[in-house]
Amino acid sequence: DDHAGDSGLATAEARPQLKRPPMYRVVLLNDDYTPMDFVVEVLMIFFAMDQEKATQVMMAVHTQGKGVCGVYTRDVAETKSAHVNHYARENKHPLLCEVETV
Ligand code: TYC
Repeated sequence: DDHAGDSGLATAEARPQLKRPPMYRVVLLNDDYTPMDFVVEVLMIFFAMDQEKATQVMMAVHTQGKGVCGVYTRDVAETKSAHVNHYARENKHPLLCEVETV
């Protein structure tokens, strides 16, 4: 504990193993064709949302063009995004999921 806080200025030696990993936003993009029910299903399956939360996020994406599904470490974010896109394509929907740096 070197009292350097989160400034990032402390040396690795003075602050061993305490760096938090960079975080990444997984976002869903709106489109005109994917059924609302499918988007809600995706949010429940891949982001562990209940139906009420999934419906809120789906409607936010629908009205604002884009919405955050969750924030994760890079590997988890990329894997979730890829799973959503594969699942959407498998079901012949154009739904697109992307990863953004926070
Ligand atoms: N806009 C779609 C519709 O009206 C619903 C939708 C919501 C699609 C969110 C994609 O990420 C999305 N059927």
